[in-house]
Amino acid sequence: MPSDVSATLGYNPVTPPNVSQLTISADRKADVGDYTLTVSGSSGNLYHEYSLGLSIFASAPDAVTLTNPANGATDVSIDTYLNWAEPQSSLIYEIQVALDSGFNQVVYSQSGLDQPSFDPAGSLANGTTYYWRVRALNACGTSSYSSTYQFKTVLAAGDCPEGTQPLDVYQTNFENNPAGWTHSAPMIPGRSHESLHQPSTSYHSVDKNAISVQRLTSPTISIPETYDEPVSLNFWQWTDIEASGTTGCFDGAILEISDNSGQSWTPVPESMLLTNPYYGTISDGYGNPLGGNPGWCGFQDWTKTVVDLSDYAGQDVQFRFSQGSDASIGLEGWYIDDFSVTACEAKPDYRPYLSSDTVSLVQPRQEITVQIRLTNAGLNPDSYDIDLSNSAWTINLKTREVIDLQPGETTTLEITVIVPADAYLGQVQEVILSVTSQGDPNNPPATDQATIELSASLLSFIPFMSRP
Ligand SMILES: [Ca+2]
Ligand SMILES: [Ca+2]
Repeated sequence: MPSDVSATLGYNPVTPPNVSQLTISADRKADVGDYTLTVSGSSGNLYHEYSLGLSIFASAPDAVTLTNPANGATDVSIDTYLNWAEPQSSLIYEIQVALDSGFNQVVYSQSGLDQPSFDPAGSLANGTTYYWRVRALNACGTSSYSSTYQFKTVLAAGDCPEGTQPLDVYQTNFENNPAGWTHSAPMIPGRSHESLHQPSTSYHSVDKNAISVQRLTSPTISIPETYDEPVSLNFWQWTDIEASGTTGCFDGAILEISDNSGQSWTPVPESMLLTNPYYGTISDGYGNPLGGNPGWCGFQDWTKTVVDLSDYAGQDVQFRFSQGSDASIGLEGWYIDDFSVTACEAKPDYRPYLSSDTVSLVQPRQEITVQIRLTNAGLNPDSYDIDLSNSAWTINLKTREVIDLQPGETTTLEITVIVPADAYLGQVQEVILSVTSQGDPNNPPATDQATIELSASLLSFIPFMSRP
């Protein structure tokens, strides 16, 4: 026993079926720490032993220090653990993980953790910034929360990096016989990716029990080169195609690409597949015309395949989906849906942004102030000209007429309105507030507008009407 700790047993000896209670108490002089106590009992030749943990605390725990992922970390795995230092042993922890630093949008909240580590259930979202904090509990109380750390998870394959936005180059969901596609197997209703949201149609080729190749060929698509990488092909596929064991295919599906109007086709190498790698090499032993190529086969539910097209940037290309079968055994085959080519473009460098339009209820002789926020939503420091449209009422911009803002910076513009004495019930004045970038080299430069609606309302007249 540690010093200044006592243990008393209610009954000793204890005769069956009675129960005896062990009471352990520590007085104020007991030393803080973790101890292991051994409780033993014997009866004749029988002997039993039990280990008991005892932790003595003098106060609530200190705040913990978060360790991993480091504060500000980027490209963090979506399957990361969250870890922190243990200020002393035998503590219980509570963690909160949120999408905002104010912890209003909490995505994980877990108490009762007995290890300084948390494994978020499922996976975190790609390309997302998370904020997290931890506090510790012991018998004396609860610590304050740790400092909040933040980290950003890695982008999903094909997603656009910071400072860029997606640009749809081409897309089809195969619902309405998209122009320019040719195929040797039907586009059919019945099995469609996200069929709850879209009517029903995908491309389908049956895995035949006879030597054959079936093909779906895209129209020519111009792959942009002026935009930031990645530029990618995305499509969803469902397969039930005859495999050969766990690493090979008897029948198989491949993707080919042509940069010469279909005169020749090159199988897309595995190195270009950012997700959903090939199942294995297609056997050339039983007559499959695609034998020798790596391909998809086996059973796989709808899966998104992302193909890196960086090598084809700036070129006009066609894609060809080909499914080859050997001499025997067929299955349901191959479905393809939701095909798109996407790129990323730089976000606009110069972009003023005004908060939403406002409506103000006014009454005669009133002087009111309307506030609208202006944000520099571009990527460069910028200056803005501010302009108000004419009005029959007296309307003034209280702010100076040129505003300088850093990227992301926001300021509040104030407009005063003096409502004339002869304003009448139902009268509406609309004023347009315009901001124009001074730094934008484009012609015309970036602008934004907000409408201020001033309405002499019924409610605003009531105090006058109800006077005795
Ligand atoms: Ca579809
Ligand atoms: Ca076969």
